[in-house]
Order: sequence, then C-alpha cells, then structure tokens
Amino acid sequence: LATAPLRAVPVEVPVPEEGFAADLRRALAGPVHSISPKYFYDAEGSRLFDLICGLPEYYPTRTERGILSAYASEMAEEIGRGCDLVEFGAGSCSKVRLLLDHLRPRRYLPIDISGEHLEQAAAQLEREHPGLLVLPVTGDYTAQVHLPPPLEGAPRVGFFPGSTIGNFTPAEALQFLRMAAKMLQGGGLLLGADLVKDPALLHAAYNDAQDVTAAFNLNLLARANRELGCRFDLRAFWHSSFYNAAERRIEMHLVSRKRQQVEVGGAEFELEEGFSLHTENSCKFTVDSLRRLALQAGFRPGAVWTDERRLFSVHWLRA
Ligand code: AVJ
Repeated sequence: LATAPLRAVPVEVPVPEEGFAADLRRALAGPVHSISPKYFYDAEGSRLFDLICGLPEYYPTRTERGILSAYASEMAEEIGRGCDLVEFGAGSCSKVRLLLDHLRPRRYLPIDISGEHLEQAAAQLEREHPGLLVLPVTGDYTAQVHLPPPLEGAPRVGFFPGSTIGNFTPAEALQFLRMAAKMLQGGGLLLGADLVKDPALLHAAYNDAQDVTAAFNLNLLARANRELGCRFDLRAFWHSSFYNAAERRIEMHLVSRKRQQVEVGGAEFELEEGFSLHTENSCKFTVDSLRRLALQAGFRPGAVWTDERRLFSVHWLRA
C-alpha cells in the first residue's frame, strides 16, 4: 500500500522574548512571580552591592576575603601559576586582587553584565598591575559569552567567588557548573560558597539596619522606571527577606503594600495587596553538598578552605 508522501509543514516556533522588559512582564503575569537577580546589576545596583559588601551584618564578603588572603599562596600551589584566569561576575574586580600576586596569571578575563562598571574596574586594576593583561568581557555568563581564544600553554582557571552560585536554582547551578567544567578542561574552578548556619545570622545579613539591602532589592523597580519608562512607586513595595530552612536559602521578595496597577511596556497588571515578586534566592551549602554538586557536574573536587567559624567556604575544583 502506498503511503502519502511526507510533506514539510512550516511550523511557527515561538521564540520567547528576551531582556528585562520581557522577563519583568512574565514575572508579573505569573504563574511564577520570579525574576532573575541578574537584573539587580545596573550601574546603581552594582554600586549598592558594593555598599552591602561593607556592611557590618553582611559577613560573606569579609569572611571570603579573609580566607582568600590567608590561603592565597596555598591556593596558588594547588592551582599552579601562569593560568588564564576567567572571573564570572567580576563586578569591581576586588577579590581577585587578593590572589594576583600569588597566582600570577598570564591573563585575566573578568566577565560582568554591568559593562560600564566593569570597564572602570578593569582599567583601574591594569594601572595597579602593570604587566598583567586584563581583557574585560561585558556579557551575561548565564547565557553565552564569547571569550577570546585560549592562551597556548596556559590552563584556563575560573574564579567564581561571593557564593553567586547560590543565586541559581539547584538545576541551574548544575547546568552552569557543567558548562564551566567543559570550558575549564585541564584547569579548574576556584569557587566561593556560603555555608548553612544559624538562621539569625543569615537573617541579619539580608536585613541590614541601614536598609541598603532593601534599596538594592527595590533598585529592580527603580531600574525599570529608568530604563523601561515604568512608573513604579517604590514606597508602595516593601523589601522582604527571610531564610527558607527547607530549601536552605535566603529569599528576597518585593511585596506590594496595597492593591495597585502597574505597567511594563504597554502591558498592565493588577497587583493585589501582598503580591510578592520573588527577586532572589541565595542558597546556602554544606562543604559536602557543594562537593557533591561539583562532582555531579564533572569536576574533581580538591582542596577546601574555610574560616574558623565555618561561615564560608572556598573550593578548588579540578576540571
Ligand atoms: C551576589 C550572591 C553574593 O546572595 O549574598 C547580597 C547578593 N543579595 N544581599 C548574596 C546579595 C542581597 C549576594 N551575592
């Protein structure tokens, strides 16, 4: 029996819209009211984040810096000198300074989504370290970044401090680490991960007395006003941040204080009082949970360094 020949039928494949406006509209429409924390980091957000890092309650930066400075030479021994160093989310390029004199990389490629902020930080770093080749790369490392070709004879080493890994969902973290393991083949990843601890300490770190974290969270809406011409009333939202013990993560939300209408690029949304926009997860790890995750992603977990109070951990993961 003859069968009808197959015919090619044109199919419309919907391409999801990208960018801040589209993601914000999707988050407001739901059903999942969450948006990526990467949108915090315009120039103003990067400035506020730098202020957070200096807050008395915000222990991660200070603690990680302590670990990096105390063990930089030990880390360099493990990693090996003369690598091609790539930093994911380099921001102000301040932590890498603690490693440079010991690690002596051939080249430093800081990647960041906040281009202007990055360019300035990279220029400053180059002035301070004559002879170090600094090539800033503006881009979103959770998507695709185009890096210059690898340097011959210099293994590629990744630097991912700050427990930014905690901003991913577990599935996203695994996906990111898998990508990193491939890209860092023959080298490895130096990764900072915040540890599970007394919830009171965590709560204080994300609810500082000066409300800088609140301003950082609300900057998401301020940015929408600046960039997308939205008219969010920042006083009509409050900063909510709490530890979700079951998920071992800090969650940040922006909660509507009242029933209100908002608009993003022509699309209108009616928000109920108590409407909660989930803006960030900051997952906490144990040394073992992080090592298991890395192993699953294709790394060979190596040395781990922590502080005396075991607040924070830095992992060397071979790729
Ligand atoms: C960017 C992941 C280091 O989760 O602690 C600080 C961002 N959010 N205060 C974190 C953040 C609120 C931060 N990291």
